[in-house]
Amino acid sequence: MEKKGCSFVFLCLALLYVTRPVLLASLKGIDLSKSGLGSSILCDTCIGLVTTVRKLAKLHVSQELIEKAAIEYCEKSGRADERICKLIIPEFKDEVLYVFDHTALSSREICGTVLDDKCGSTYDPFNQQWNVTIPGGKPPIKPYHPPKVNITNRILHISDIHWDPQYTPGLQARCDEPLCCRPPLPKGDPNNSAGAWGDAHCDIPLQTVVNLMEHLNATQDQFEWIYMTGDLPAHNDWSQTRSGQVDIFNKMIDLFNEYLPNKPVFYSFGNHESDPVNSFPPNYITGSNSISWLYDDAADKLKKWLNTTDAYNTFKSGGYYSVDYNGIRIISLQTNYCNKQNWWLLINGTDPDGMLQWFVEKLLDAEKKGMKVHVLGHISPGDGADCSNAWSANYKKIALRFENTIAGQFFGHCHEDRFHFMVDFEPNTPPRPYGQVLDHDTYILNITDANLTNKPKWIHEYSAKFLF
Ligand SMILES: *[C@@H]1O[C@H](CO)[C@@H](O)[C@H](O)[C@H]1NC(C)=O
Ligand SMILES: *[C@@H]1O[C@H](CO)[C@@H](O)[C@H](O)[C@H]1NC(C)=O
Ligand SMILES: *[C@@H]1O[C@H](CO)[C@@H](O)[C@H](O)[C@H]1NC(C)=O
Ligand SMILES: *[C@@H]1O[C@H](CO)[C@@H](O)[C@H](O)[C@H]1NC(C)=O
Ligand SMILES: *[C@@H]1O[C@H](CO)[C@@H](O)[C@H](O)[C@H]1NC(C)=O
Ligand SMILES: *[C@@H]1O[C@H](CO)[C@@H](O)[C@H](O)[C@H]1NC(C)=O
Ligand SMILES: *[C@@H]1O[C@H](CO)[C@@H](O)[C@H](O)[C@H]1NC(C)=O
Ligand SMILES: CC(=O)N[C@H]1CO[C@H](CO)[C@@H](O)[C@@H]1O
Repeated sequence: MEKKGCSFVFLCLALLYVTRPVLLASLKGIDLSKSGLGSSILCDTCIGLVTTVRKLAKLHVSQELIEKAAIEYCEKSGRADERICKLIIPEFKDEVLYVFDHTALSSREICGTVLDDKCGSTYDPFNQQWNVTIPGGKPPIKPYHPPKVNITNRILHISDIHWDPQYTPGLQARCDEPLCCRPPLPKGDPNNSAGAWGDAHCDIPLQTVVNLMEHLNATQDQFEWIYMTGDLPAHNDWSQTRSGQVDIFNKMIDLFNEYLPNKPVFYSFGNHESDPVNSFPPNYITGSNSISWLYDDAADKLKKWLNTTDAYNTFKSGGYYSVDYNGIRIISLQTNYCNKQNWWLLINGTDPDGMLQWFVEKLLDAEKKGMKVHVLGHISPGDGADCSNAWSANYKKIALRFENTIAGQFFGHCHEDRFHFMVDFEPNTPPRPYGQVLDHDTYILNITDANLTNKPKWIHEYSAKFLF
């Protein structure tokens, strides 16, 4: 890395500040890949950078200076436009500086983590083995029989609304920024113009969310309660603020209260509710880096449905909770504790806040009481790209141990209509259905049609039972 001193420093600083996808792009952008040594050079570069940055930090280079230099590098790299560089770097500054100062990881280990194991790291907090304690005494597996009674409940599952308060019809719908259909983008050509009701390349305008609420209000006799699995804000990760994120959360919950006042809402945090995105410090991070700004507001806003001291308290301290409703135990997990882009986990990724151990206790209690459990979360444990292996593996062990108790698992995040099979660790065990979700129906809005006719129509796409 015979880079000239100053650009080398810029490189280091950029490493500190940008999220992983931008980081990888930046590192690749310095033409190292042309050498043919690809990943090993990438790894050496990364280690060099991290080491240098740590030394700089020890020399107490001022944060402002580091910030300024990082922005300059970001701009020079040509990977993101100037405006976004100026905004995204300050977003991540506090988190990254704190984490790098407190993590026990070596520079090689940090790079192994950030670069997906290309450094052959010996320790990786996202993949390190740790085991929650799971009690024995698993009851024999009951073969699945569809219940013969006619008492069924219909639950509305809604996820990843991603409301963009700045969505503006007529602006470019495809653009060079990470998110389009919003200022300061210019007006688009006729075939590249944000429609009144939305666009597949953008987040959603308020009027479409309101239209959905009106539709749900009109059809509310068809469902009894609601699972909302996170991601209310838009994807403008470079220009968010804590107060802006809280406003979005509050506005969305207000809509549920206004249009569906009698429907219980059970909620789980997405990775986008925070500021910056993905940043969910465990509860031992206190002071200005603590996430209480979000949890306090959310706990207050959802108080009506968090109506036990236990649920309210765990939600406020860690963003997860368990409540019993209608004979079912609903356990909402903070799945940002498995998010590989939650940098706080570099400090310690082992069962953050002891939540999975708590999960085991709640399940064991439900098993003793003969109750069924529904699990809610945002990032699904089967999502290998985003959810850490160790957390996923522990989740899976727990789910298998309690397979007679867990009757449904509801996640979001992937923006796709998907279901997962969870396969037993034991070889030759056929996959078994998890039980009591009898059917699910998917509803869609055809945005092209809504834009053409100016009449959004929410239509039933299919029923799983009918289709499969
Ligand atoms: C966790 O459990 C696995 C087996 O399920 C075992 O191989 C591993 O050594 C355990 N790790 C620790 C840190 O106890
Ligand atoms: C359930 O409802 C169906 C029709 O909706 C009826 O044919 C059936 O007898 C009912 N079963 C029971 C156990 O009530
Ligand atoms: C419409 O889009 C195509 C590419 O998708 C482009 O070639 C064409 O010039 C566009 N037409 C107008 C009128 O902007
Ligand atoms: C919900 O629907 C009911 C019945 O149609 C209506 O009276 C009420 O005003 C609606 N609520 C809102 C907030 O629009
Ligand atoms: C708590 O909320 C649930 C709905 O989540 C409701 O059924 C129950 O009656 C409430 N309990 C109390 C004590 O308000
Ligand atoms: C990480 O947290 C776990 C659980 O709280 C604890 O047992 C472990 O010692 C911690 N590891 C480090 C390196 O601090
Ligand atoms: C959506 O609507 C457009 C315009 O009415 C139509 O051409 C298209 O086939 C529709 N797409 C689907 C998936 O129904
Ligand atoms: C996604 C989409 O179909 N967008 C269109 C919506 O309608 C407007 C005009 O009504 C078009 O400009 C958009 O391209």
